[in-house]
Amino acid sequence: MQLQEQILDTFKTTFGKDPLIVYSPGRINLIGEHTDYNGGFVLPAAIDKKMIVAIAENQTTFGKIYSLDFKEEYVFDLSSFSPKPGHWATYIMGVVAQLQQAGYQVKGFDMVFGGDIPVGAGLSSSAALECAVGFALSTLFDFQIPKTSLVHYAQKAEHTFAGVMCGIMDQFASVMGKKDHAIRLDCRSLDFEYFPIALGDYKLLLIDTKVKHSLADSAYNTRRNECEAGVHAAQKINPEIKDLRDVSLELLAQLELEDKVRMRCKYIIEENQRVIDSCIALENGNLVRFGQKVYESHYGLSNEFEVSCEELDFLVDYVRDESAILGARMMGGGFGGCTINIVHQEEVEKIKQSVGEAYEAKFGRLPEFYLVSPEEGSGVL
Ligand code: GAF
Repeated sequence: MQLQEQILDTFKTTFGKDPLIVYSPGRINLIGEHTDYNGGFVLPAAIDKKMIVAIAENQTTFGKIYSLDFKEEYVFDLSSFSPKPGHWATYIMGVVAQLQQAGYQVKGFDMVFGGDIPVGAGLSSSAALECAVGFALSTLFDFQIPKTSLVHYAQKAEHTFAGVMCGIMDQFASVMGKKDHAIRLDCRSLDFEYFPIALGDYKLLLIDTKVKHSLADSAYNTRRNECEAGVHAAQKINPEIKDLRDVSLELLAQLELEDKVRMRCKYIIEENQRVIDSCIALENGNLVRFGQKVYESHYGLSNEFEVSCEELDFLVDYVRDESAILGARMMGGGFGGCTINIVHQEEVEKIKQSVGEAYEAKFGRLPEFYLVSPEEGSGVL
């Protein structure tokens, strides 16, 4: 049975009525990693893997939720609830809390949700859930929340209820995605442009390490603090500076910084430039140059920002000399999840075979492969 039917079926048998059904997708990011919370540039896209939410009013003061994936129910009182980090319900309650704080009257609801976004693969399943829940509540209760506000509520839910101080990229891509386009987003002004992704004979292949190392969330917040330390040092010289994108490599060299902080800042400054260069390369149809930028991004993430891991480095190093692959890099927060690869369409199967064998020989487990293409953001089904 298809996921949507399964959710509808479960909703009807659990709650005995017809629901509204909405979805919000996961995302890829072509380039621009860890730049979002630094007020920088990113180039993400929504994908055809999504979180689906079925919802209806229940005339009570409770949120009653059933998770199809966890086969588990969770009920909470809408007038009294608190974060439950580590539990799936926290993402949903986080969004409800944000809407309530913004003055929206969330009434009692029944909900079933499920998705086909692999969890822990760096494809933003949690952001997709937050966005789908925000969109579902807004549509059900006719709140008419503008899409960009939904993005903010979803991001804040992640900060306050999941404890991860994420940037805006994942939620923005999930809500605002457009078929066949990436989103060139300025994370400071939130100005954005849909950017056609015409890869010709090339496809985007994700290779999932199937690992997520446990330090991911804490290291994420640490990186954020390290970048902020760099900005504070720069502001002492030039108070006009707001983000690392206002800092040149020359200025960085003059700052008194711990070596680690300097390295993190250098990576961010260079990654912002790589996003700009990549967009120019893509506009000119220069996929080879784009691919080079993608590889450079990985080495920056691995050596300077230090958010890669053995498995991700292996996957990128393994394909480095493969002529059928123009570029590869780790994607998302890091410490596991997927690499994104620009692969010639005729070689996809061969690459899957050889990468699969090599990865299994080294790590004793097979990676997973997903061919992805840019799709529409949140919508009603
Ligand atoms: C995670 C975060 F949620 C994003 O905001 C972004 O910082 C990303 O890591 C790294 O680019 O997905």
